[in-house]
Amino acid sequence: MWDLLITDAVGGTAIALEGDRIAYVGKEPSQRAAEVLSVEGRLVTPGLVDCHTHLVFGGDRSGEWERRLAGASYEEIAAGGGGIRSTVQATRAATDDELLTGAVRRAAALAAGGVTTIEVKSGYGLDLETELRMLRTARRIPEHVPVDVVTTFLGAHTVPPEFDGDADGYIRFVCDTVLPAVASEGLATAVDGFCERIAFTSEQIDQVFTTATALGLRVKLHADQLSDSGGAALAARHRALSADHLEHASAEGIAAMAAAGTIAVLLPGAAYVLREERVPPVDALRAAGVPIAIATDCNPGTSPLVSMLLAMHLACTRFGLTVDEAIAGATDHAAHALGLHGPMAERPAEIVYWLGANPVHAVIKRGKVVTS
Ligand code: DI6
Ligand code: FE
Repeated sequence: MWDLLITDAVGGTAIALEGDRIAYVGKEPSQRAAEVLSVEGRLVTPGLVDCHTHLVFGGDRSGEWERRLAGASYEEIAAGGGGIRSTVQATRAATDDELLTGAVRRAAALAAGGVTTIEVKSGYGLDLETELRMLRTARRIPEHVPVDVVTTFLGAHTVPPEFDGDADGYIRFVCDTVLPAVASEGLATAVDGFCERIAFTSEQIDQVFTTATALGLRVKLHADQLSDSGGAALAARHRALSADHLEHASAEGIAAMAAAGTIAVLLPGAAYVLREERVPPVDALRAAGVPIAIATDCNPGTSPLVSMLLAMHLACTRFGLTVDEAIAGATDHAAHALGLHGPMAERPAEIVYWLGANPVHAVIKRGKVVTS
């Protein structure tokens, strides 16, 4: 007996679940289930995966947004000590409960729009204690909202005030002190960086990624958002899970991503809010065979967006993705951008390698699904 049977999905399809695994997809079966849910002809999709967010932060930046409406640029505001640094100040000042309450509110909004997995980055603490606090807070979101959370350490987000004028010193602090603490507490599965002329150079990110890899962590990168900083190629060199933004990525960077199996994560919310007219090189990504994912980039500065469905819509209308690409980008490709994938064989060897495991997902004989 199955645990759950979804009946009357679009086309008269039924889907059965055993625990957290799909056990059957096909015509209405005769086998029974403990619970039956009729979806009355609706489409059933996998849960949406938001693979790039900055959900934990203190304060908001609505005042900065008003200044931008009046003509100030994002980079001007950052250069004047605002931008990410103003959120760092508010995050350091916030209590754990305040951080959790705000993050839970935003996670609940994402979940209401079909999201079941959320990646959450640190990067608004930039000191040892607050970075760890942010990651621990992110890990507590599932106590309040039915989502899985995957955490990423983003120490190399911007130079904090106490390291003013000494970006190299800050990177040494990240590599020698913060990253080892994050790794030993098991607080993150990946390490991110902001490679940009207003943030860190590719040499500085290179050091962070080398340290992360030595500690057994995967990497991903905010790459080529505001300028071509060689971010796509840098990410590929470190076999990054993903390179994100990519509006200004070069042809060589895209080729390197394809060779490294690095996913392109497009963030149309940030492009929309910044009124960025340049679109990411979608045709070149397609031609190179780089899988494209979509995420909200939910953050208080450039993307106060709490809807994956809206991110998918914007990816179609502004970046020219097809509907099928948007759905794959919010599910399968987004999961891969987090290093998550189901128990499926990806290499032929995996079928022969396991002793006694059954890798068979479904058998189709003469056009008919005969087992599942
Ligand atoms: N993600 C980021 O981390 C930066 N831009 C982006 O798309 C800046 C976030 C911020 O301004 O707080
Ligand atoms: Fe971001």
